[in-house]
Amino acid sequence: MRLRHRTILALDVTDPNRARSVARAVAGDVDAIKIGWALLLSGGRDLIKEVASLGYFLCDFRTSEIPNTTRLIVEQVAALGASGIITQGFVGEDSVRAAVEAAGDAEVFVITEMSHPGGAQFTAPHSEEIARIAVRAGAAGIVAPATRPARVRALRAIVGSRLILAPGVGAQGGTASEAIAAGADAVIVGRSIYEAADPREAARGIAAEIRAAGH
Ligand code: OMP
Repeated sequence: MRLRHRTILALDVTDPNRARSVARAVAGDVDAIKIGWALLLSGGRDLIKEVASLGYFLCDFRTSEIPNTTRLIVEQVAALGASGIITQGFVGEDSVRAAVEAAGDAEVFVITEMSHPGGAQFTAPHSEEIARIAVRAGAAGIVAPATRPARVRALRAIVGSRLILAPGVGAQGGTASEAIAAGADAVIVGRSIYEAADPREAARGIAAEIRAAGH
């Protein structure tokens, strides 16, 4: 992933026309567009391919499966044109390795500790172990919570130069500048961009906040 804005749009928009217009408006001001189940189910494969053609398509179907099923899903995702793929890490090293192997040229990002309050219950106690799995399996990077910058800092010490993508900015309470200061390479932002009156300005505002913080 080439990081110019250090901002990734989470396009969790279920109206296909709205998704299309937000993606087109924001594509030049973010480094990637992340698409998950909600938009696939509402918009279908053709819409996903259309958005994928706008730039770096980060596919978030969040596999949390046995290695064989992970491989089957990741192969389909790679065929959809994904440049990056998000997978869960708590499922264990064999499943993460299966994702990395099946991804081919696509980069794999492993979720370590989730950003919501529930993420502190089960994923947080194991996130450092999961980060080590991501490194051993050859993942491009990890996903770590912007809502807990101290945890981003701790995970940075484990993953070295691999990328850290941090969701949880805005609607979930985290800030872009704090996540980046803690060691994240980019923030993943959904509602604060796509629910804004002017999504493009909102995306630019986040990138400007990161730049102004001197990172
Ligand atoms: P907003 O909370 O609307 O900014 O969206 C955040 C996006 O990041 C959503 O697409 C979430 O599914 C995703 N996400 C998290 O919020 N927390 C995590 O721990 C992991 C992810 C993710 O892997 O993308």
